[in-house]
Amino acid sequence: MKIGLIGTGWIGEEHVKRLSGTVSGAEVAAVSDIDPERAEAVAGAAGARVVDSAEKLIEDAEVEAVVVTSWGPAHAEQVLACIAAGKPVFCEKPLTTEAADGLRILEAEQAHGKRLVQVGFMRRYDAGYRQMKAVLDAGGIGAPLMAHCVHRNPDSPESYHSDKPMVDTAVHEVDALRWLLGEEFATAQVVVPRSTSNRYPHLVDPQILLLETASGARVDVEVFVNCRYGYDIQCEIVGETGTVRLPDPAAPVVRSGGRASFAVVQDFPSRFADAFDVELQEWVDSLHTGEPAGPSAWDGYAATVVTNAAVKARRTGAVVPVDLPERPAFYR
Ligand code: NAD
Ligand code: ISE
Repeated sequence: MKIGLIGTGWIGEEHVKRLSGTVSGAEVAAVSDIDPERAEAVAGAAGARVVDSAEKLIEDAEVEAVVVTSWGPAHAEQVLACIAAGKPVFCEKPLTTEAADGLRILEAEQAHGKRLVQVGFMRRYDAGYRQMKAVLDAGGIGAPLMAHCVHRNPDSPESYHSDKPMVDTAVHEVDALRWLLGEEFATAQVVVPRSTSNRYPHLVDPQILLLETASGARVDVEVFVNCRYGYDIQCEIVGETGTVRLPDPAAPVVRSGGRASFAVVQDFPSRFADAFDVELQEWVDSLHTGEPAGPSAWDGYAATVVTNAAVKARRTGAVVPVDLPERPAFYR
């Protein structure tokens, strides 16, 4: 499968390496970026061609499927162009930063008549999350009542502004919890504690997202992107008869000097390396067999509707309804 990749930034480069090395059944034929030097550097290492625009890459006769790893606001037009060209597209999260753009993607994909879009919600491919899902689906903790989640990054760049904790970061928990609990969210609220001094002054950090599902389960998500000590993802679901907790990544426990300790992972590439591998391998496999089976355009859209509501909730202080239309039969 000849892949074209748009956006050779941080994760674009990682995915090019994955698709050229770890993942079988695919090769990167072409890459494109608005920064041509960056594109050249990544293409050189993978033996891929550089194409001078996203539009040309999507239309390129050799490119059979597209990976979109440009920044969020560029995703919508690039995914729509892939649908117009009838090419499968793997788009990194968030599918779109604005819900209205997600709706345009849903309409275009349904008009095309066949699924083409998969969204990069890689937590669904993480072994620990998959184990939690198996426990829940087997009824191992009874009906879920609450979930407590933590999403901590050691630091964030200056370009990271106060909407991003919801649109770019908590969007992972929104998708993971929709998937784990098997239902949509109905309301969103954001509570803001005192901000850390270890942040750029324009950023509100941390933020706490409070969600309510359609059936009345409650989910809280602490997003803290300048926690300094590491990259820490926690998730515990409390049910009627028990709880299930996401395991920490396996690490040796060291007993020394009167302490027992283990190292905390420092970044998301290490925390989710295996999940990224499985995600892209399953996507490539699905290209050979037919339609993508992973997170759909509906999942991307639904998650953005929730994060858009969360942004409004932080700005207004209100509990904001999640205004999600009925899921089309095409996505059931
Ligand atoms: P980045 O800024 O390092 O890279 C983005 C690249 O896209 C840059 O090279 C930029 O020049 C290029 N670009 C921007 N607009 C473009 C356009 N219109 N056409 C072509 N290229 C364009 O960012 P990143 O950290 O690599 O993130 C990229 C995407 O991946 C984001 O949507 C981000 O949310 C997502 N991401 C996902 C995960 C995950 O855990 N799944 C982790 C990191 C990033
Ligand atoms: C980044 O884009 C990711 O997707 C990471 O998984 C997340 O932890 C980080 O906060 C985002 O900025």
